[in-house]
Amino acid sequence: MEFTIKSEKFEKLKPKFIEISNYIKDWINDRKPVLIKHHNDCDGHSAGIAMEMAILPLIKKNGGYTNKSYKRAVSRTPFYDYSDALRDVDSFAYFSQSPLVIVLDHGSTKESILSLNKLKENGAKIIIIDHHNPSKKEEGSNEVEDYVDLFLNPHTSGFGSEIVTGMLCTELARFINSNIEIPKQIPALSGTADKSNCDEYDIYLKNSGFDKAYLEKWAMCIDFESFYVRNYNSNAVRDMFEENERTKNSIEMISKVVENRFKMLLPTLHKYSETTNINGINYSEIHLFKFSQRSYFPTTSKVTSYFHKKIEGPKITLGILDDSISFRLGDVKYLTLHLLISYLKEKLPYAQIDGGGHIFAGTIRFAKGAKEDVLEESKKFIKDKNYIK
Ligand SMILES: [Mn+2]
Repeated sequence: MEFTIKSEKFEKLKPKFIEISNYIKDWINDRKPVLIKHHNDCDGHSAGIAMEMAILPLIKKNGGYTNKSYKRAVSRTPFYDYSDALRDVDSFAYFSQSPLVIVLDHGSTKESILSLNKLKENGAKIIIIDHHNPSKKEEGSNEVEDYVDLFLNPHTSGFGSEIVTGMLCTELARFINSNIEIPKQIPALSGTADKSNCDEYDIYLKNSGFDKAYLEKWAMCIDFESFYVRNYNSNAVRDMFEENERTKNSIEMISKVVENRFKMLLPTLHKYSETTNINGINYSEIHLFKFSQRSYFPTTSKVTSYFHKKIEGPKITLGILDDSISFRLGDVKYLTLHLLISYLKEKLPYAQIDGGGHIFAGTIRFAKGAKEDVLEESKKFIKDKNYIK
């Protein structure tokens, strides 16, 4: 089996693709149940839909598809939350036996370990396919790998997060089921949503036949839809990936609403933000805690990205809430979110520092009382070194 695009990175990951696809095919051949669990965002859905397109026909061919043999469920959090694990384990009772759980676009970090272990204790087999930076054990092997049966993550082959989960699963789907073709917009939408920046993304983008601005709009609408379905699995989100009149109309309508909401935010952002220059870096603080609403789209994370995009040059943007900060880094070197987290943990041992995400985008959580200290130390961390590219 060949990949749909030419890529050295994919070639290096090929043994994993073969191993995982064989494992899934054998599992379905043995008529054992499958649970797909994916992150509730555009990339997570892309991955889940691609895998479903490959797996469902095989299950159907192999003795009929029932709700005892297959389920797709979403995870609202970017890690495998323990509440989800307990609920998923309860759902095992409806399957013919403990399922193969395929965890997509989350699960690589240590926050997921307790949950993965819970699944394992209850007889599940686990495959993780993800592009988030995995938590590391001291000796260098990946922490979560001890709790899962198979693990596909470009980071373990020395790559970054740029090959997103939707792209991985688009290719893996064909290894599992060569009869299917994943719609060209799926890997392009996943890469656009997760701001992938690599040759592979450029090829998927070109192959999709859509321009980037339209895909950005489309991905935003999928995120909008996902946001409002919350933690149940809705076909409304899946349908938004189809290329047809209905989707086109939805994109037009939803994007107008979203654009309007962003427009209304402009004077608010202007009033409740501050940008200063530290060591040649545009350092911005957005005081989200002064105006953000609960359960509202655009989310605080989207608002932070929106603001960040408007700033030029080397930049660091902080979207500040009472007990967490959304970080965005751009055009800086040596500085990563993980370095900042380790620094804060060491400097502020009482502050309950926690968090993660990607190297240049993610969230740091802390004790409310430590907010000013976290801000001060973050500034110090940036001041002390030269991070200009
Ligand atoms: Mn992703």
